[in-house]
This record gives sequence, C-alpha cells and structure tokens, in this order.
Amino acid sequence: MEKKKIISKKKEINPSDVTICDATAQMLEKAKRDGVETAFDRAANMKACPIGADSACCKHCSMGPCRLSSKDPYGKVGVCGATIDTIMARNFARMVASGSAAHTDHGMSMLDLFREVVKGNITDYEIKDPDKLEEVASSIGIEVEGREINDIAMDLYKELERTYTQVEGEIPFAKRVPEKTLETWRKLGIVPRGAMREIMELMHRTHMGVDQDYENITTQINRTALADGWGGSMVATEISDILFGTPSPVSVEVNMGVLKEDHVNIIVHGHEPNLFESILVSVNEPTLIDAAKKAGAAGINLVGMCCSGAEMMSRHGIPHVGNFMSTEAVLITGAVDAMTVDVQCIKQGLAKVAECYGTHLITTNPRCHIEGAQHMELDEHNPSACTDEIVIKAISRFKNRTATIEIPSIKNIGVHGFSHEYINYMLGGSFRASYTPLNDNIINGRIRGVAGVVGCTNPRVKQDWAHVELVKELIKKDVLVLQTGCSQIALAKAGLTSPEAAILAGPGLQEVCETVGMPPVLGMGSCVDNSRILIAASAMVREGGLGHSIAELPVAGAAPEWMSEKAISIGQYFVASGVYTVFGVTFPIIKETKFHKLLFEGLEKQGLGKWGFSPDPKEMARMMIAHIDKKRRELGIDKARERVLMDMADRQALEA
Ligand code: NFS
Ligand code: SF4
Repeated sequence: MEKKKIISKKKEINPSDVTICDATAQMLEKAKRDGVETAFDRAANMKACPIGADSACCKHCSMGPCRLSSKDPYGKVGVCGATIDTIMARNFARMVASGSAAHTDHGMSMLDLFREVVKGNITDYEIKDPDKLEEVASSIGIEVEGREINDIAMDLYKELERTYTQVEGEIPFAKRVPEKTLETWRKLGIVPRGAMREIMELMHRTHMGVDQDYENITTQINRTALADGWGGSMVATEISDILFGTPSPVSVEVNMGVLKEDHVNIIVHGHEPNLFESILVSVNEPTLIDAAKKAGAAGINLVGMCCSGAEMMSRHGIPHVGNFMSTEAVLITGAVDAMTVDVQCIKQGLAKVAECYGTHLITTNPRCHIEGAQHMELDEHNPSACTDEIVIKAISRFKNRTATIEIPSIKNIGVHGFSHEYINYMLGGSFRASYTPLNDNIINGRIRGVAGVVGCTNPRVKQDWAHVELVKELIKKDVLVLQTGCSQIALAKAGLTSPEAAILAGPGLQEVCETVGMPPVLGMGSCVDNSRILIAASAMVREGGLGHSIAELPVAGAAPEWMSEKAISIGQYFVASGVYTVFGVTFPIIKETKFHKLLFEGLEKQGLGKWGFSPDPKEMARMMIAHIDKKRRELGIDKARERVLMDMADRQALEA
C-alpha cells in the first residue's frame, strides 16, 4: 500500500497582522525577501499546547507525566492522586520560583559588585549617587549622620545581604512596607525571609508528594513573590541607582531609526546595567573612535534594547532601539555590527539571525552562553578587556559589511527616567518635595487613580497593540500611567511618552500634566524597576488621605502582553502587595476551579490584592477603572471627582 506523503505547508505571516510597530513590520518584510525566520513565524507554526496553556498537566515524577482535562477538571486525578488544584498551584508556584530567582539573582549580582566596589577590589565603578546611598541606608534604620560614605556603604551591604541569606525573620526592605500592609502579611505568615530560603522552600513544597493543599501552597507563593518585589528587584534598582546614578527625566530617541548606516552600530540587549556602563566608556575611548574612523565609519553608535536599554536611556539618555519582539527584527536591518547579551529574555533564535547577517552575537555573562554565539565574559575587575574587544569586533564587521542594509527611518522622541524620587520632586517642587500634590489631585479627582502598565511583548498578541490600546484608554479616563520595560518602549514608539501626548488624556489628567509639564505616561525604567512603583505606592499611603494600606489605594496594574515566568512573579508580588493586577494573552489556570477562585477573589478577602484576566485591552481598562472607582467610593472621594469635572466643563463652556 502506498502511503500518501503529507507535506505540511508553513504558514506565512502578514507583518501588519502581527505587529503595530512599523519598523518591525518593515523588517519582517525584509526577512521574507532574505529568507530569514523569526519568532513571529515560529509562533504562527507552533500551536500552543492547550493542556499546558491551562496548566492541566504535571511532570513532577515518572509515574506520570499526568494529563488532566481542562473541560472536566475534577473528572480525573494524577497517578499519585494529585487534584487539578494541586497540579495548577504547583505549576504556578514554580513559575513564581523561577521568576523570583531571576530577579533576585540579578539583584545579587549588583550587590556583589557593590561589595567589591566598597571594599576597593573593583575600581572601574564607583558610588555615583551618595545621596541615594544615604537615603536607602536610613530607610532601613542605618545611622548616616556624620559618617563616612564607605562606612555607611559597608553597613548597607551587610544589611542587604540578608535579602538573600536571612534564615529567620524579615528582610530589610520590609521596613518600607506601609504598616497596615505589613500587619496583614504578618497575620498571613508571608513576610519574606531571605530569597534563597523562600525559593528553596517553594521548590521543596512543590516536589512530588509534599504540599498538596493549594491554599497552603499559595501562602508560600506569596512569600516567594514578595521576596522578589520587596527583595531582589528592589535591591537591583537601589544598588544600580547608587552605583550608576538615580534617573531623572531626559529626552530620548526610541525606535530602529536610531541606528546609523555610516556608524559602527553596537546594541546592548539584556538586563544587568554593568556591562552597558563599561561599554559606554569603551565607545568613548579616543583610540577606538580612531579605529572606527580608519575603518571608514563616521563614529561608533551605541544603543540599548529591552530592559538594560530602558535603564541606560533613563540614566544617560542612550537611544533605545526596541522591545522584546523586535530583537530579531533589528538584526534584519543588516546594520548591526555587534549585539551583546547578558541574561534574561534573550531568544536563542538570535544566533541564527545574527549568523545570516554576519552580526557578532556576543554573550558576556557566565550564566548565559548560547550555542552559535561568541562568549566573551565580563570580569568587573577589568571590564574594558571585554568591552574594548566587543568594540573592536564590531569595527571589523563594519569594515567587512556584506549584508544589504535597510534601516527603517522611524524615530520617536519622548521623556523617560521618572524615578520615584523625581516624581516626588516634580510634583512637590524643590522646596517641599512630597507626594502631597499627587494625593491632592487624586483626592480632588483631577487624577482618577494610578495604573502600572508593564511587562513583555509576545508573538501571540499583535506586538505593542494591547499595551497602546490599554494605556490610551486609561489616560483618556484620567488615570495616570506608570510604566517599565517593554511596555514603556511600546508606548514610547506610539508617541505617548512626550509631554504633548497630554492632549490624549482626559481633562483632569491633562490639566495636571500641563501644569507640571509632564507626559501622561511616566517611564520608570526596567522590569526590576517595578520596585519603584511599589515605593511610590507606599509613599502615597504614608502621605495620607488615601487609606492606610496599598490595598486601599485607587490603583491597578497590568501586563497585557506578558510571556515570561518573571512576569508571573511580578504580577504575584503586586497582588500580594494589595494591587488588582490584570494580565492579558492567556492565564495558566482553569476558570471555575478552587485555585482560580483563590487567586481571583479569595486573596482580596484576606486583605491582599487579586488577579484579573482579559485578552481585550478595552475590557482590561474597564476592569481596572471599575476597581479604581470602587476604591474611590470606599475612600469617600468619589463625589469630589464629579465636582471637579463639572467645574472644568463649566470653565470650558465659559471659554467657548
Ligand atoms: Ni520584563 Fe518580559 Fe524581558 Fe524586560 Fe521585556 S520581555 S518580564 S520587560 S525585556 S524582563
Ligand atoms: Fe502524576 Fe502525581 Fe507524578 Fe505529577 S506527581 S506526574 S500528578 S503522579
């Protein structure tokens, strides 16, 4: 019998269907001509596993793997007897453990660097922001008055090390948590000890045959997530500010048009700012600039990508070339001479694309090698050995460029770098820096509430679309938006990070933006910088008038195009901190199960926040605004808003 040959035809993508980023779409067209494949193509040809998407399978032991049914979740249990709630909670827990591990390990690398700088063993970096050092130190009870910077720094190091190693008792930054929120955590037993201990315990408890009560697993999920948000992530942000400077607003160019055909183009993509800081020194080295010119280049052009790019644009105004779903696309320009990557969100697919265009793809961190990429390790004791070499490689590729070059001529200018310190200063003025004006504007109703919109882009969603639609809707309804990471870049490309974008805001928010001269969307940096949002929220509580815990504030969070385990950990620490947090794309839990009800309703009853889900950004905005309005009602400030809006309508009618 003759077998019929089945030729599976590859699905072709239509670039304008998969992204609203015109530069990325242009590059996907070029990719077709060049015969190059990207994650967009692979997503179209890889059907997501429906059982995995619902988290209805377990492979924690070899009696399985066990598959349960999403249609009839309580119809079956695993070979060991594990129920659907146990299986989903364990899977979710491990996402949190991994995400929390990524952020805390990043934070620990920054802290290692800080220790060696303070001890004098590393001399290429220094304490750039002693004010921030003192502020962080005194926030956790370290005496700063009349003391040497180095002594304060050493004490700070010793304290912050506990964020990781603390065996019993609370991590240092628990001192920054609003009292009532902390009380709730203490009652629930979720104040984190050191991250190493929390992550270890969560991995232990989710091993086959240990914790088989989804409620009890969730307790440790919360504790581990909080060790990320108020632990590792916060350490990463604060130490990076101390070493490299606290951001303040700066005008920056974003998008692929920041590449320059006549320059040696170097992209830094990743998460840890130390390599980026050092390569910034290398590209300004006169001998290397000379070498570039000798090779026929007009100069060296250093640009950032993804999260470390978001930090560098906030701190130094370095141009930013794009977010997560543009990392392959940018190589297709043919104009990138070298791309360095360190850790996190680095697609293995980059190696293939880089090879097609002769771009040097260089890994620099011992934790992340990629088959097919060159590994050049960064040693902080002698960083220029690595970063100079990267520049030299890029120059040699420039000299021998063979790829056809096409750079989308799109650049968007916006203002970025709103640290919580700056928001304090900006709204309060230099004489009386405080959050009072923000709280006042919320209480009087000009600003309806505050939303954090953050997180990845994902080829399962039209790139940037959900971010942009959601944020437009929020600001239109007078919600001030705080942003980080890939989401911030999506809005920057859509032009919403410029002060002129205030005209897209509702009348109340518009008035505040125009008075202060700020955009309606405030970019705060990378994903670890979500900790800045936690601090801003705590400052709002302390300022008074908006309740006593984060859970009482008229705020909400969202990650409309999330993809990583880190995003789940972030979502969970916002929820545990008291924030209603809405995710898009898909949610890895079956609806109408007990575990789902706990995350989406139960946690709020315990005094924490809760999860929400919708793949539709308009619906997401509606859910967030409904929550904000509910909080306003509970605070008794709902009437003020009606009055202020009426006033404004009257004034506009008069002016007309
Ligand atoms: Ni954060 Fe997602 Fe990655 Fe940064 Fe971008 S994808 S969770 S935003 S680069 S970490
Ligand atoms: Fe199956 Fe239980 Fe083993 Fe998981 S732990 S694979 S549910 S037998």
